[in-house]
Amino acid sequence: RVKSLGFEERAKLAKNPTGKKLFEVMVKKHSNLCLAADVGTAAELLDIAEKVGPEICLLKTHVDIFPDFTPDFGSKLCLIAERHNFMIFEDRKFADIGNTVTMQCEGGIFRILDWADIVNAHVISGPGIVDGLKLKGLPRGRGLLLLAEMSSAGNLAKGDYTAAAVKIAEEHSDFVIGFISVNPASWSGAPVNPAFIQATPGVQMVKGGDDLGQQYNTPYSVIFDRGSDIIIVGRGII
Ligand code: 5BU
Repeated sequence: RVKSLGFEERAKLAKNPTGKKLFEVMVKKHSNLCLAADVGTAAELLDIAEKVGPEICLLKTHVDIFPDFTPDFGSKLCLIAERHNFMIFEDRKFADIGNTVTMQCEGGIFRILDWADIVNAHVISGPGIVDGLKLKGLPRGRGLLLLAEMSSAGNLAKGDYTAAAVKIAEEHSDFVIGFISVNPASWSGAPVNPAFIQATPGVQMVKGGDDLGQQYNTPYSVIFDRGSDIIIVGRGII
């Protein structure tokens, strides 16, 4: 049923403005590509964002890997994102209790809330993590992706865990915009609400993996067999 609706229709179903905008960017740019910009420095990230910007709907960061992070990083990246019309996703994978993640998202050196349209969270700590991130995130128009599955070998996010992520998302569909998933077409139970977007890491042109447990599927397989919407690609591009 999800597949019968186009991104344009699904944009209308999205309750969260960031989720809606992401669908609209995908339609406008004919892109369902998210760049996982895992480069060594903030300077390199801004450089690659400028180069790849026209091709992507979303740029995913791991801001805590940059030795040259400065407080103006966010505003610089936001300018590039505006220029090329892509959205920014900090892959922070929050995992703590609600009260703690509220502070982690807003504060610290990185001040993620100021510049990332989207963050993600594990559901290991229960729905309070969504309430915590929503507290400051929703008034700022931000969106949240829940980790329903992971791409790495032997990970524990499957079965009941995945189903719990879907249930939590349904209960917070004003803030949760979708899932990090690997094979949403295989999920049992009722069809997932088409307002939710599926974004999938572990994508390269050839099926395989790396030496540290990452597992790759091809873009075709991820979109057409596994029912995802957005491919997240790092080393395959970089
Ligand atoms: P790669 O170079 O395409 O393997 O990078 C994948 C990116 O996606 C990398 O930034 C990971 O941190 C991220 N990722 C992942 O690979 N698998 C997951 O389950 C999640 C995130 Br969640």
